[in-house]
Amino acid sequence: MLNPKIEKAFNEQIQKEFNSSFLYLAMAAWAEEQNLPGFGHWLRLQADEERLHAMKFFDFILDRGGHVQLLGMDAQPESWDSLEAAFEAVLAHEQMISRSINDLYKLALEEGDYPAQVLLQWFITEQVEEEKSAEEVLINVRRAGDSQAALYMLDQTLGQRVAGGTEGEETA
Ligand code: OFO
Repeated sequence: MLNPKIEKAFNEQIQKEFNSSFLYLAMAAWAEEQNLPGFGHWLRLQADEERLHAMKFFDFILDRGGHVQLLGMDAQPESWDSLEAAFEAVLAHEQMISRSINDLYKLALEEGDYPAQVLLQWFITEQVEEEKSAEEVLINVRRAGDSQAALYMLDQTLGQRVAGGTEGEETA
């Protein structure tokens, strides 16, 4: 039997993870409309990862005999002022998700829910990587500045990201 407070909070986290997925998919569409297929590819993979994050909470709730609720999705922006603004938004979003995961962990400690703590430890580690990779892309976008050649190289590099990894952002 799943603790009702954990069940409610995990259902809300499912909503946040799917919203993350939609945000990155919206950004991927925008990047591809700007003829930046590498950025689009990187963001599509990020969107896929967020869906998997949502599904980890989804499966956990079901495995513990809880009830899954798919809450409403937010409408996402359709454009950003610049690549820098877009990746500032990615980083801010991941920092918000990290705070949310930390709050869930605090709740799991208060409620003495050990299996939830184990799941959340995976997410705590994952968020370190998520913030790091968003920050690395942002730094490289700032480095490229107004140089079309540097931006082209960065787009090529991000286009090499493979599913399950964040390859591409360090080498640009
Ligand atoms: Fe981008 O992070 Fe999910 O949890």
